[in-house]
Amino acid sequence: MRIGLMSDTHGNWEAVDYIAARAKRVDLWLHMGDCTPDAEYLKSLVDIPVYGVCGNCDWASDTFPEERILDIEGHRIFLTHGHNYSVRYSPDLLFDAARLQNADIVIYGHTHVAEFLLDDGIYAINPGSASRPRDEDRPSFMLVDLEKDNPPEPHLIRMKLYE
Ligand SMILES: [Mn+2]
Repeated sequence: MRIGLMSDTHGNWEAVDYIAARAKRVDLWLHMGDCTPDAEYLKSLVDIPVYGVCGNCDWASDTFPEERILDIEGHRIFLTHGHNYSVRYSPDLLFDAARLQNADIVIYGHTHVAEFLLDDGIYAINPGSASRPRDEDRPSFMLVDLEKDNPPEPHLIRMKLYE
């Protein structure tokens, strides 16, 4: 199955439109917060499930809790915005939290920097910001192929929003 990851859209619905229009072969969307109305907007554009968590610019709700666990294709995914784990300084606390949840994949945002990290059997995946990137000029999102018993396979896509 292929999951789409977007995060830190920060109210940029043009970016959400851009991604929804280009990422066709996706089975599930995950939005890692900042801001949850953007994830609601994505829901209105697509007819597949959208799961999200709240960011530090959002309020937690039943629809967008602080964190969630998803069991997909034999993988246990821990979803969090990441600000509670000081991810701007180091992924260490994030990996610790994922390990406590028995997750083999943790998906996060907040840093606005795309990452694909591996630490002792746990993958940490960040699609970067679809609106305000801090790693390159171009914003980004990710498509990740998930298969049972295989590592997640990430595809980072840089956007050409304003060209
Ligand atoms: Mn944030």
